[in-house]
Amino acid sequence: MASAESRAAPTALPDTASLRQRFRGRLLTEPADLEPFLVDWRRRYFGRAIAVAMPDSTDEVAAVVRWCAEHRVAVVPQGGNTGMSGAATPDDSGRSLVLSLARLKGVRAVDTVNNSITVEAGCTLAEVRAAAGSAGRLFPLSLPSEGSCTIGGNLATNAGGVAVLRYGNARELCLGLEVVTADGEIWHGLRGLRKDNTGYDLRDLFVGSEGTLGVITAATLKLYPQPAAQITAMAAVDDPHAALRLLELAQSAVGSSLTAFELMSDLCIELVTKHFPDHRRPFAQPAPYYVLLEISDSESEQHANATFEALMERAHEAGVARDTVVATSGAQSRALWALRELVSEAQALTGKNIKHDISVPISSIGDFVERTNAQLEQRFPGIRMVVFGHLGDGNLHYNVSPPADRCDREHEAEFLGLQPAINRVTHDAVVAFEGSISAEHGLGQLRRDESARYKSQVEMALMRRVKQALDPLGIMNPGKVLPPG
Ligand code: FAD
Ligand code: 2HG
Ligand code: ZN
Repeated sequence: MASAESRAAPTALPDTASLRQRFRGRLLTEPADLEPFLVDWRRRYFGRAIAVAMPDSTDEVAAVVRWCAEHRVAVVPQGGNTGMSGAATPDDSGRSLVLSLARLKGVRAVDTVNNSITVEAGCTLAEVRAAAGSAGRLFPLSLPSEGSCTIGGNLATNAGGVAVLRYGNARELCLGLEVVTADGEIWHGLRGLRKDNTGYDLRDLFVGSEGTLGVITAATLKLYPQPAAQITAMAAVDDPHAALRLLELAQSAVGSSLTAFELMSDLCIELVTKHFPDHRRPFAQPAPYYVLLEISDSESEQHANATFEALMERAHEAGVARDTVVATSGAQSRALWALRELVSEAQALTGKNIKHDISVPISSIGDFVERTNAQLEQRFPGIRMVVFGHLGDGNLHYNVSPPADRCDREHEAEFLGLQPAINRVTHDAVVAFEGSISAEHGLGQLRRDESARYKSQVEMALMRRVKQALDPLGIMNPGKVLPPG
């Protein structure tokens, strides 16, 4: 039986004249205009496309998808193109159309009683957060890429970020969706309900589907009260085991006021301060690891300070923190956050790297890092582990950079040639610790086959049936999430 993905039978390239006529300036076909849409943020995937469509309404999105269905052209939805798994880059067949949601930017409604906001898919995350802020509310999803990534992309990847510990992933923050289906119909699912048990949860199927089931055009999202006060601090610790002890203390001392708990190895700070010299090390003495923590208090500044001081006292008594710094102004808080948020860019500036986006049960993180570091360093001498991420969620960016004297272009191919072997050691360890090989970045092209390797046949078959049911022509972002065939 032909798979969903193989049904987009190759024929001659369709003429885009009718699309060009309808969309005029909103259809890009010149190679120079297409170029930025055909490569991913990490510059690991390069694709080709017939055109880039930039519709500015849901009806126009539906018209583009209908045209693609009629001509058996693959649709590659794209938001801010900040994804880490190559999911928004078309393949190199040249038979895809990139569907950019960047012009769908409306804020349709804010309801401060229902505590919800309805926005169109192309709003950047920063714009959604600002719109919520203007209404005196908090939209808590927060990622280092929030100035460029879109809410449609956040939902399509079920993004995580730095506030999951308190507020959950994008999925938990989504109440309703508007979606253009693979045959170009519009599903009006923008419900602002906290409770709705009326059958299969279609919203949750589209969230995290990486554009392989339909196009998200708008979403209704949960809002929260803004905190009365926030405290940002950094603690220097010996290792991830000590960081976990600090996490346990923090959770028992401040409970759900703990909104971020991020881990970074010393190499992360070294790379950030090297490539962004305006940023300084926060401690006179380097430590092997650092924790960036944030407390959001709903009462007052005074209450926040008292709670935080009590926590720090317990941490020092228990000997889990070598040293701590506390931000005493907004500028200092932003400076501490910048050290964390610039790690990806700093690592990219040192040359190509091998990424892992893993999660294991939180209590296993220390053992995972210790054992897997030892295995990798023994097998691939000189590699540099750039370990950072969302410790409070059990999610680490367990990234590998080449030895310091092999970061140049000359050694790039040799280093990237190690990727399958390095992935194998790491992902086998993740599975042994009952974890996931993609915690928040999705599968895209990068982890598609790795995921298929570790999932059971039953799970793969169920996923294929969902794909077949919602996208029978196999035109939605083919080659992503599920291996062809
Ligand atoms: P794109 O990259 O454009 O697309 C990603 C996927 O979503 C593709 O499969 C695409 O087809 C699909 N898609 C996009 N829009 C739609 C739509 N409207 N309908 C259907 N499908 C769609 N991610 C995290 O989870 N946590 C982090 O902390 C984090 N930090 C980052 C830091 C940096 C510096 C960078 C560069 C990236 C980071 N990311 C992080 C990854 C990335 O920002 C997220 O995956 C983000 O959600 C992608 O949004 P986007 O709009 O850029 O999507
Ligand atoms: C982050 O948490 C992002 O900063 C990016 O998820 C992670 O670069 C990475 O591997
Ligand atoms: Zn992350």
